[in-house]
Amino acid sequence: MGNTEIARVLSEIAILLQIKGENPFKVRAYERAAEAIGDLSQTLEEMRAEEGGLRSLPGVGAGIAEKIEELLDTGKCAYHEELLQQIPSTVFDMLRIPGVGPKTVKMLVEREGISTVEQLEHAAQAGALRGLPGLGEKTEQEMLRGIAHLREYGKRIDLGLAWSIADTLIEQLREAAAVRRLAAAGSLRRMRETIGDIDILVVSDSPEAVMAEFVNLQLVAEVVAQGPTKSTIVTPAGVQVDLRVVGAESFGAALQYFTGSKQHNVKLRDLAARRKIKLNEYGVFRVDDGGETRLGGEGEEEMYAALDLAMMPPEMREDRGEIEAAREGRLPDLIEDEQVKGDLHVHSNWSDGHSTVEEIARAAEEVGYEYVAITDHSPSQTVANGLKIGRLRERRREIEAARKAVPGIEILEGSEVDIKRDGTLDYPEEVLAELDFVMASVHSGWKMERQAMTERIVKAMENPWVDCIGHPTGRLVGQREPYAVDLEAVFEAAARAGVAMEINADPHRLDLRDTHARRAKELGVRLLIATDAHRGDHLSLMRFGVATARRGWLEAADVLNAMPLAQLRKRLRRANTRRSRKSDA
Ligand code: DGT
Ligand code: CA
Ligand code: CA
Ligand code: ZN
Repeated sequence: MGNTEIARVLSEIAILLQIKGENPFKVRAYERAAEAIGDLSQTLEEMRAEEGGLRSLPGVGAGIAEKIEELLDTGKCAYHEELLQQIPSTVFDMLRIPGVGPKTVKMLVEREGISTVEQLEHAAQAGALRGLPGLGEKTEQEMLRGIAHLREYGKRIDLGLAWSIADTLIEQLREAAAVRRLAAAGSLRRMRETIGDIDILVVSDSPEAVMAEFVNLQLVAEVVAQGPTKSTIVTPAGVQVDLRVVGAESFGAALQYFTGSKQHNVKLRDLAARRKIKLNEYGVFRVDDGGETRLGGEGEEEMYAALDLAMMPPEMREDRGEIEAAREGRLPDLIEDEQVKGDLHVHSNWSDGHSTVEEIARAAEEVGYEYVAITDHSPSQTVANGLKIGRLRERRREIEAARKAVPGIEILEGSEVDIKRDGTLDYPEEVLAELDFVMASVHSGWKMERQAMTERIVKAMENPWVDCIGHPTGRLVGQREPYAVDLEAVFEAAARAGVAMEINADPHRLDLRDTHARRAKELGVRLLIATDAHRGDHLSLMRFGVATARRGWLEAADVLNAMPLAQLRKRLRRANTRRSRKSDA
């Protein structure tokens, strides 16, 4: 059984325990273990064999470790099966309906024998739910709309699509007369790789006016709920947007609360409770015998300051150790958009891109970069019009012409060269040696088995002209699983050889992922953030790569393309290769 399946079983146990109304700490341990496993860059089997074993995972004590071992050994977990005897697995689908949480499910199962979405739908249509604890006619209607919505779109969307919708909404809302302040919250602000729904927060003195404008925006296909402080709409693409209006005095508190993540907030509130401090979406309060004293809530930093914590950037708020780091004063100084000095993964119209070299150079200059590398595909990529050696050299003339035409930026002559199945590269060494920058990527043979794929990539890094490995797991967010590869071994080899690993900023890829990038850094690997642009205007995707790097706790010093040109040239792997070849000669 692989990590993904095991994580799924553990998270199902967490949900089933919640429905049974069991101890929240126990529930939380299963949730955390499932999350941690989903984020791992090695297999649980490997982890079991290492020192510290499975129990070095967050949330994993003796009980959960035993269950993981059982799953590894037998593919089954008796405890999971026993829980499923009591509560059918069909309830998992019910929980995806907005407004239906574990408590509601518990009540529906116990009192009405409802355990499937279809049964719930029939009951709601028949008006049989109103009158049950906490349910009214309005909730019935909301559930029905939620069910219809899930049927049509029941998926999370990628970060790029979410931001393109949010940017438009935010721009239009800013123009609304009654809006005084506005911010994105939720997973959108944390820049998670997928987004369930878009959360926007507004400060206004007349919430009704804001809501009236909101539900009439062009992007609104359906109004799910409209209230004085919270409204929910669905866009034509099926994306749900929650808008909340708060008073100015609570803006920071609400922003902190609705940014989440839920796990981060839970941890923060635990810490607060121990210090007799209360945090909620309205403010932060000191609690003593005399009652409550308000400490703040207008600014977000006040919420953290009340706990003697520095404010953690939203991208870090996932309960992955950030609160502990803040407490110990060792928060990293995360890389920022402005620190990126260039893009080293761009396809021109020589292969499958749509812009000329000169157009790309101008677009990069416009962004304010010092350098840009043109990295077209190599010959094996026939569908992508990969460059045979002859065309690669012809392209050089065009690059030289573009250097003259756009003198304000350094154009690096590069390649995204295929790693062939045997780990050799698609150009001979002497051709790679002529280039300024080489990224090597896997574009074929995805189905290879893990050991072979790992050896393939490690072998590619033995080529001394490889500066970076492109999109190192090949996954496409929500569409294609990563190929099987031992990232831990790849990172170790990369650190030894001085090869960088890409964080591909294209929101369909975001590969390496946040947690992988963090692990790579720990193992001494330098990261590259690059867009894989196929048009000049795709250079703007860089923000998603930087966000992923920030979610991986990276600082500018960890990132190859945060270096100015002169330093970059010295730090590229090929600089080392040239030096050592010279001294050999
Ligand atoms: P998503 O929409 O699934 O991509 O993820 P989020 O994080 O945007 O989640 P969402 O939209 O359900 O809620 C926004 C934030 O509101 C969430 O990150 C934390 C806060 N929040 C929502 N529900 C709860 C809750 O039950 N407990 C706590 N502590 N916080 C919550
Ligand atoms: Ca959300
Ligand atoms: Ca939401
Ligand atoms: Zn590629």
